[in-house]
Amino acid sequence: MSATVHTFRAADSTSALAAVKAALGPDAILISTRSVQGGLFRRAEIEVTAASGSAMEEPAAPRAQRSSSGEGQGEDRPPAGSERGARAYSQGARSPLERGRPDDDQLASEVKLLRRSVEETRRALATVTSEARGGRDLQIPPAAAEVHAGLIGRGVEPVLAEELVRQAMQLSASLLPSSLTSTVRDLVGERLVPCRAPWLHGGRHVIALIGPTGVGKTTTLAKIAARALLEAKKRVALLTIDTYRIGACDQLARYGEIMGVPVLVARDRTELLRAYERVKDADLVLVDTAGRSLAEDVVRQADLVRALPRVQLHLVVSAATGALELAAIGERYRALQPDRLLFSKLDEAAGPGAVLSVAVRIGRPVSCVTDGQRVPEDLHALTGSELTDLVLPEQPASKRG
Ligand SMILES: Nc1nc2c(ncn2[C@@H]2O[C@H](COP(=O)(O)OP(=O)(O)OP(=O)(O)O)[C@@H](O)[C@H]2O)c(=O)[nH]1
Ligand SMILES: [Mg+2]
Repeated sequence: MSATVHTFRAADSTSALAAVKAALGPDAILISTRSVQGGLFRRAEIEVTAASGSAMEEPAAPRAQRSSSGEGQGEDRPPAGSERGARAYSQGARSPLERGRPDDDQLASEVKLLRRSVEETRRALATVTSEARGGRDLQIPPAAAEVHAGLIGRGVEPVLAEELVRQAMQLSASLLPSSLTSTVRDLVGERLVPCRAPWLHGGRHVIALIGPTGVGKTTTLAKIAARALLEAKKRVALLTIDTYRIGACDQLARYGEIMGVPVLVARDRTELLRAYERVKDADLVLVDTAGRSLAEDVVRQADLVRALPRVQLHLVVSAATGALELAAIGERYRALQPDRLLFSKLDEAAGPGAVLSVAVRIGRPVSCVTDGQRVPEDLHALTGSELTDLVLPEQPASKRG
């Protein structure tokens, strides 16, 4: 017996076995099969090692002869990779037993065993391949896996973390952790863009804070007002359309009283425009809205504040909210086309990288962040690098490779 050993690789077991059969014939002997790890984020391949079974066969009949025996016009091989074709081929192929060597019982049973083994291997490989297709065996180099884990650890939405690492692997000068981290940081920086702090704006400025319930809109509004008064020496006025919640107006009125700035309440568009007229001398007009869970209430309030000339809508979201919730908030508020983003409660955020979920969906600059209840201390305008730190801090020098 002088069988030659060959190796075949294909995307799945069916294709690999079809290639084996196409090259070595129906009686090829399967020696081994294994799943070959792919490259970066590439799917695994199936590698089959097989030997020609020619030493066990009778000499092959000439083609013309086969054709005349009615076995498919001389074209008895299926197209490679065809599941149906492969099965038809394996059924149509005649084993040494079928071709009639009744005297050699041992050989016949060995062939049977081999056939069964091929079939079992084929089924096992099909399972492995379908699991691989499900994405459970994505292969990434260790440095990329480390950066990916870092992003997940910072609370970044898994799908965004994977997208960032994937892009970084294509763009990065090398696959060293430091290079990948730096590229991911650049990509994050493109998505978290800072802008001038609201209290530092020149000229007349009108800002309305919108956002989910309890994220800190009223408190943040008071912080901005205080900073504008104290640091920028601006004239400030506060308006509110939050007439839903008992005590909401009182909360703002109390802040106004402490700071000595006017606070006006408006229930509808007419009242709002009238209030706006009354504070026309103010450099900075800050409008508070009610946190509402019903989508139609949110839209109604946004429509109302949009009645104010050149108003900027700042969407306030709590960084202490999970990535999936922030993704949903981003989807919900995108239609309102907020002009700026404002991240609150960074002090309570175990995974501040979750803010990326809302940033990619809204696609607007970040005006400022808050990290505590103190008015006005816990309000900050972050640089681009500081915003990026929320998602992926720079590698410590000791770990740079
Ligand atoms: N830890 C922490 N708490 C904050 C921060 N900002 C606001 N808060 C607290 O969050 C709670 C809700 O703040 P509000 O300003 O009333 O929130 P809101 O968004 O106006 O709430 P609604 O008007 O009811 O939607 C209060 O207890 C605030 O003191 C922050 O940055 N960090
Ligand atoms: Mg409020």
